[in-house]
Amino acid sequence: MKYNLPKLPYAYDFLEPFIDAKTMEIHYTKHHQTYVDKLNEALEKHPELDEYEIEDLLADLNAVPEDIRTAVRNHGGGHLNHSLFWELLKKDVKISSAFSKVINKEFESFDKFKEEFTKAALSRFGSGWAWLVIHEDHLDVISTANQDSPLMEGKIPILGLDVWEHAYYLKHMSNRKAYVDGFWNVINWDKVEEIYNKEIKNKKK
Ligand code: MN3
Repeated sequence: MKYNLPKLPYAYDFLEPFIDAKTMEIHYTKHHQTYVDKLNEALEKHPELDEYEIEDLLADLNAVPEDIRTAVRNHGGGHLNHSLFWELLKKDVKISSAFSKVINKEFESFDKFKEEFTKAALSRFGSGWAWLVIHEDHLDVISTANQDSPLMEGKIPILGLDVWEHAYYLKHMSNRKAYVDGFWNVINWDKVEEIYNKEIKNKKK
């Protein structure tokens, strides 16, 4: 399968001042595009994989031919993670009372969830992601290194934050905390809840 850069659902300056237009433009047109290009380059070598979705390849990396396994992991993960990330960002979306209840049930309170997620984002050494995931029948906060997808450990991401320096360095320099603090203003809770509901239903099938 040949992958394309998905359409960004908003203008580059849409998330200002929390995520600046220049960072958004470079992140999307340069970084994400590179993951797409390199993923396609790798998959071209193995047309027999055409029938699989990238999610399936990442969930079972050992089944991917060794000569492209690292490329699929890094660039396939990069493509999938960023495609999700853009969808999870929007300004002025309040968390619904139904999804608040889910968070409170899993983490005691929203503040405790926020604290745990922030800790995951700040303590990830080097490049990676912080995630809220569905793991078996409950929610967990985890972080992954580089472009590793939670799917690699059998967990389904429903919220993610890119903590690579390329996501914040232009605006915040090395101050990852300022970027993570800003993130709470641009979470598209409607999308998070939509993914959660869809995945929970899939699990119950
Ligand atoms: Mn990124």
